[in-house]
Amino acid sequence: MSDSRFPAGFLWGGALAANQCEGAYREGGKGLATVDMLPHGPHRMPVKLGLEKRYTLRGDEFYPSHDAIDFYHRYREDIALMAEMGFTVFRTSIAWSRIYPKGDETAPNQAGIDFYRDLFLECRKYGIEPLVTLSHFDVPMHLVIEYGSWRDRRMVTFFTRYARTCFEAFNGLVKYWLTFNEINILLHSPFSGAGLVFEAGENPEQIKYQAAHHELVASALATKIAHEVNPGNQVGCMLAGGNFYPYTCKPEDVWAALEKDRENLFFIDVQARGAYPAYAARVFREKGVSIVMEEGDAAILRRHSVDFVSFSYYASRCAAADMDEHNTSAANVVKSLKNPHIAASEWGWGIDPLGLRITMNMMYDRYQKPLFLVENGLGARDEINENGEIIDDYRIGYLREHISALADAIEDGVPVMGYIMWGCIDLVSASTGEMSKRYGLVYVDRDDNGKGTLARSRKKSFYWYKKVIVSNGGDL
Ligand code: BGP
Repeated sequence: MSDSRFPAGFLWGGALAANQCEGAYREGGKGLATVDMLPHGPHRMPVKLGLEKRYTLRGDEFYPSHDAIDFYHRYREDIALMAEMGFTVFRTSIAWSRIYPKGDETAPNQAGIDFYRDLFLECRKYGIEPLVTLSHFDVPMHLVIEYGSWRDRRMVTFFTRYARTCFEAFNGLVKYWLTFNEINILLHSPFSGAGLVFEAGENPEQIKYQAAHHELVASALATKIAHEVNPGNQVGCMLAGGNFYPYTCKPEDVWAALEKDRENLFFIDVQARGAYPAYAARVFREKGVSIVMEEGDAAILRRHSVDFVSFSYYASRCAAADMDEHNTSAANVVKSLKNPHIAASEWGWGIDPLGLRITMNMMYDRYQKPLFLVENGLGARDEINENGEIIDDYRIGYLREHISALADAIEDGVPVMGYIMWGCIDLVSASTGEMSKRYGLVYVDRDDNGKGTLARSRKKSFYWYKKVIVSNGGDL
């Protein structure tokens, strides 16, 4: 075993998200959520849907999240597999619509609380620390229909009530919390990110940034409540990360890349530094945005910044003053020019381990708070060979190189709490709604049309990751 480049107590694990793994979408009193309305196939992105289809479940569509991988019933088996790999942290989310099925009730749904309590107890049984996201792409549909989701200030009340319920119900079981998954995705995919739908004649930028303000205030208040309920709680923000490179050294391209980075980092600038950044006023002017704030909002943001900064990293990005539409891809729904210097996955997500080191150095320079990489991985198609095995060397290669880049960042002086790879058990892909885009160390027998036994089996990467964890990253 070679020497580890990771500190003692470094957390190792994997992530799932409620809406992509649980299924059981109407069981245990759960209400409908935005993600439950997203069908598989060309109609998945509701911006393309007509008004009449927007809020109606159609009999002739297949909705992958309705059954997903049935984690709701099989979580004991799945947590045991994670324990077998030696996980010390497991990231998942709570489905808001299990705790408050409509979202605006005053009393929670006990069956939802019971489900998550059992899940977190199961983690603790194996010494696995849960890291829990309160909102991972699943706003209760009732809040979308009645209030227009996060465009409405009342969402702050509904969310903080939900957050308090979770902090109190799972006090002592969960210490690490994230408020909003990939909060910046609100700008790029407003319906799945934040339940936003625009009406004709509206300025979408106005709606998006007003909604962002509500989420930022709600996140700060949730942080405050988490600390009040238990001073040992640690709350993080969560960015869909990956720096923008200038496509060339032309100053206009460098400026374009800076602007694109700011577009995403705006959220974290507020959550980690406690105030709107200086550039925001000019950006809002240019976009015709005027944010309605309540008295006291600035103080809330200032007083309750996050304890740590978490992020996902799949790919770096490229920007130029002239974004040639024919040469773009959308890694993690953020549009980017294709980088000719790096390889890309089948879905066009650029593969760039050094980009992770660059991103982490930049983020720590900017925020001076501990970082936590809570999503990283390779979406790929897996083949079962004649011996019934999945030899996913491509996935191992991707993870190895990124973990190594993370170790480089630690040696650069960046404090890092842990490494959590995405989709440790195969699950429904957020952007495609398919099962065939797989990230897992554990294979799930289920296809894009919902067929399959749901049986779990270990891929080659399962045994590799186990070895990585037991050596604290020394044996990559
Ligand atoms: C992030 C999301 C995850 C997950 C991941 C992979 O944006 O937080 O929910 O889905 O990306 O993306 P995809 O499933 O589209 O390949």
